[in-house]
Amino acid sequence: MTETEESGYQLYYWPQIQGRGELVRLALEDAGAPYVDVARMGTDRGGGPEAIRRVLAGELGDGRHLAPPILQAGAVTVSQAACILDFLATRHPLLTDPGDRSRALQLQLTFSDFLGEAHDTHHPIAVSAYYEDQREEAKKRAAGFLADRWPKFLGYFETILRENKASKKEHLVGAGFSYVDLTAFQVLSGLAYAFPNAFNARRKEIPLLIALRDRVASRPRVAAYLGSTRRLPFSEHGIFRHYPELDLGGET
Ligand SMILES: N[C@@H](CCC(=O)N[C@@H](CS)C(=O)NCC(=O)O)C(=O)O
Repeated sequence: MTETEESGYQLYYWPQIQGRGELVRLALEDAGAPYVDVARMGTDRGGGPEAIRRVLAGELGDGRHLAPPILQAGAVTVSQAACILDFLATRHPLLTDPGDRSRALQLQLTFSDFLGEAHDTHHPIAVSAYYEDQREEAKKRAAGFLADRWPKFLGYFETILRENKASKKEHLVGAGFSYVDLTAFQVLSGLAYAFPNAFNARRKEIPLLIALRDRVASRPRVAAYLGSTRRLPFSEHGIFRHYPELDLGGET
């Protein structure tokens, strides 16, 4: 048995960014599930980005995967962040009521859509091209994101929280905590990093989402994770990037 096989789950995700892998890391951390972040290990131990490339080339069997994050659980491998979270919720307390499974997945996929749009603010033309080569288009894309898409998506999630609160529920799905709350935490943290001016200007529109973010951040295992070196910092390599010219009031 190899070192990674002994330790529960193996997560395959790019080693230097939070990205979509962070949604899975947060869930594994909150669940207290043992896992190895394989690509963050040294190449001498089978890690590094090369480990991801081997998985994409079919090394693990159990079907092909297009892109990380990819989670291995014994003989099973799962990709697509939302699908991984749905899988983990069948094994760990990441969804209060199993009857809410479809609802949770629906909201998670909506967050996935929003993440894609946040990413496209800095890469509106081509994922493979440098930001600097699409900076002017990025300014236009970011302006539309801030004006239309941000209030549409965050307003949707805030409305859900408001309606749930009316029936004495304080989470996004059903009667209690779910992995979708962890994703809400991550998305709000990322927006505050990437667009601090817009976030501060609009924070009064999303008081329940901000309260949820703060409650998630104080969950004991999440707080321990956030204070550890396992939590990578936001940077200009991930989904949420801080380019002042893309933020509200940024240079034109
Ligand atoms: N819909 C997928 C998207 C996966 C994805 O775009 N992964 C990125 C990193 S966050 C990647 O490495 N993509 C490589 C590519 O698209 O070529 C998910 O939510 O997991």
